[in-house]
Amino acid sequence: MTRSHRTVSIGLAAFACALLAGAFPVLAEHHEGVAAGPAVIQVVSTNVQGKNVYIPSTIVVEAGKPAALSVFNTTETPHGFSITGAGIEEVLIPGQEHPIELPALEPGSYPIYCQLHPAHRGGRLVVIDF
Ligand SMILES: [Cu+2]
Repeated sequence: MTRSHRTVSIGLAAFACALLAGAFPVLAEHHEGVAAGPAVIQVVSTNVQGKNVYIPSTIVVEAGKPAALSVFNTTETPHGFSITGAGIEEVLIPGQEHPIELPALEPGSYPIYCQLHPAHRGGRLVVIDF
């Protein structure tokens, strides 16, 4: 390794350290924000190239704590939003925001599906102990 290569490597290491030092406070702040209160989890029921889908299709919440969803239907037809085992069965009117309160749940994996269209691609609610 020549002297100039070494200088470049040290420079990159210092740059990486500066990036990490900058990133960690952001992560810590984000974590505190999550712990401080229930953020509303935003979901859309939408159509991607002819397929009805939920985005995100996997929702993760903490076990034993209620959580708040807000589901928006971007399409021009009503869609369903049901979560087996959580007592959720909503009809999503087009162009409207639908607040949905999730109850405190046991850890597990709960299917999310559209009760109106069997072909609507489903999702999953994952409830875990953090
Ligand atoms: Cu649907």
